[in-house]
Amino acid sequence: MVVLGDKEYYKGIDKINFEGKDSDNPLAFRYYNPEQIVAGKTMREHFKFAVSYWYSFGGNGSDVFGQATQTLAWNEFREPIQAAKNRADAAFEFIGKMGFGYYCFHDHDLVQEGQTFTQTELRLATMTDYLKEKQAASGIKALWGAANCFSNPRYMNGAATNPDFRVVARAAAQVKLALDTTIALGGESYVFWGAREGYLSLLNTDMKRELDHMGAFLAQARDYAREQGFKGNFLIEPKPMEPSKHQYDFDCATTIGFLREYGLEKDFKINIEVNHATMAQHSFPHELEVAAMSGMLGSIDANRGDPQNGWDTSQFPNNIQDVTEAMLVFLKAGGVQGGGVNFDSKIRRNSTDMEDVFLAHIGGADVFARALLTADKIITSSPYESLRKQRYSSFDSGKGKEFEEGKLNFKDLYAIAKENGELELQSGKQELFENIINRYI
Ligand code: XLS
Ligand code: NI
Repeated sequence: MVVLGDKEYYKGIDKINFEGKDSDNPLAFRYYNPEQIVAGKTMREHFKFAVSYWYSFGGNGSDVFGQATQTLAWNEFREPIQAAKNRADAAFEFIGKMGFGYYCFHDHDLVQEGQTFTQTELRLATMTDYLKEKQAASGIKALWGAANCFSNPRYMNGAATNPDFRVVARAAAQVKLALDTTIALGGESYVFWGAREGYLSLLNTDMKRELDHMGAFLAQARDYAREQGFKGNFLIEPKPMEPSKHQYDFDCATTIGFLREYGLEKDFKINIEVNHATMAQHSFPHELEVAAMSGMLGSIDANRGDPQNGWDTSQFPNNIQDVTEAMLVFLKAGGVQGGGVNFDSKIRRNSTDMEDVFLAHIGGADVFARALLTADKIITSSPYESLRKQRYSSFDSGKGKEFEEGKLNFKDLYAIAKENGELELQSGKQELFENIINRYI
């Protein structure tokens, strides 16, 4: 049942249902069938779709060149607590109507930051109680929480990596509250996205010292949360730039190296965002694979960029080819550990109807579902897996196997090469692999 506050914000829109691929109803799922089992789990379990509080209930279409285009009726109250409660009502109405199970939030998405730290603390406590009630009434849960340590001017030189210790301590206090809030709301993971943890100019930056501070900060945050009984994963969300010129958590490989350097690899995993992967000149599947190889595939932010520019446009996913290739990695990795699929996407500035945000989430869920179904078929019924395996079969026995087992030294390899003489070429069969993907789509 859809749980409403006193007021209905999305009037005229009912619960979104699965109607199958032949449905003509734009407000229905065609592929996302929450209870359908794929590779041993329901789609609901595979994805744990989450709505981003900031974009879906905070974004109003404004950009650096122009004011709001979208009306957020729930924010019409000036008084911060009432506005925050209205926003929560709208959020739970929307998520309930979508039939999703989760939301993701930053501390200041839940309620506007106060004039003082104490006021912020009180506001968050009030909203935590309110959200607990909404969660209990609806069954909707928090996938992850985070602290917004990037909007306030105090963080212009960074938060954990700020050259001023007082700012570092202030950021720690804010993260403590965000952790308390996440724990109180039963949040399943906790995310650090290092927006301003990086630099604008290397000339005025002591990189080593800043990285040491970030390592110490994250270790203390972890220890505090564990003491409070938090059992979930801490997630780092890599991004190469924007708003910093260079962010320290550039991509998965860099972040994993950092986590190992500072002894954080047991408690931290990665939250991979599609548009951040492409900004780092990687693909989404590449980043999934890098994280999965290290056992660190924690969660996904599912947006996409625009191939014509390099910005973080945070658009809803809709490219079946791209997502299918990602779902191949996802399925083979056994999905994400503890996390889910947070859309972290915004509708365009000129998408101004109340139904547009529904259409956007329907499209996003459907493309993931369709890609999952396709990837599952590719893995179970196409020659894709055996072709990949075949490419490496020279390591399955004989000298290749001995090499993998560390039994051959360079002199041995020299002798083998001499004996083999000139080699015939082995095709990579890329086009065949690509055709298999298309055939199953
Ligand atoms: C911005 C990030 C942000 C994180 C949470 O680029 O995607 O929204 O997901 O802080
Ligand atoms: Ni994100």
